[in-house]
Amino acid sequence: HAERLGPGTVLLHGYALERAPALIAAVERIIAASPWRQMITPGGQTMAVSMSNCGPLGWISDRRGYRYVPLDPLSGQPWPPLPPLLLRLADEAATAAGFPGFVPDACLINRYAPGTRLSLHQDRDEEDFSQPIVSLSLGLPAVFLLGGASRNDKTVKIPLLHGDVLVWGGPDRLRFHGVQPVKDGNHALTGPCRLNLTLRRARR
Ligand code: MD3
Ligand code: FE
Repeated sequence: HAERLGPGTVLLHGYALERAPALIAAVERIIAASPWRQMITPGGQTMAVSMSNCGPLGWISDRRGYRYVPLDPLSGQPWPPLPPLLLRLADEAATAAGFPGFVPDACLINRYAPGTRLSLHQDRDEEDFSQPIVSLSLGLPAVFLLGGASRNDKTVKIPLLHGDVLVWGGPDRLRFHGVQPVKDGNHALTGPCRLNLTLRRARR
């Protein structure tokens, strides 16, 4: 079922469950070409989350800052293409949440080992905040923290389970958010990790 979490935020419980095995196989093919890496923040810290990308653009962080780039810096080659399965899921989920015609040009893939967290932040490296973001959770569960427009606003905890799809846009697009440390566990399809795929429109 669909759960409204804010004026522009909808959580689609179990929306991708049937497609999860195919989606995980697609991630494995992407990772064979553009492997997991821990990026460096502009401040020089190694990020705890391992990341890769697919699609025309990929999000990266290094000493020079955060940005979207067409080539994987590890290979010098384009990021692997967005699997049609993923494009279809993004469009269907965005439409179900009230954002028809969503065509992402970037997909960031996050891998959380047990103990890994993502501190509170905003997603603001994209050119067009009128476009929604679609995020897919696979594998181990996590507690997502949804804040407000200011860093100091109180946060609500939202469990994200295998197969859940979260869509947010409109007035919620710039809300602060993060992920609490992932608990130990082993998932039948992903093993000891949580995967999150975040589909975005980075360029107009
Ligand atoms: C609701 N990823 O990659 S996705 C990120 O689970 C990121 O890996 C998290 O934040 C993850 O930037 C969370 C779900 C999400 C992301 C941003 C939101 C939900 C949101 C922004 C506003 C409201
Ligand atoms: Fe984010």
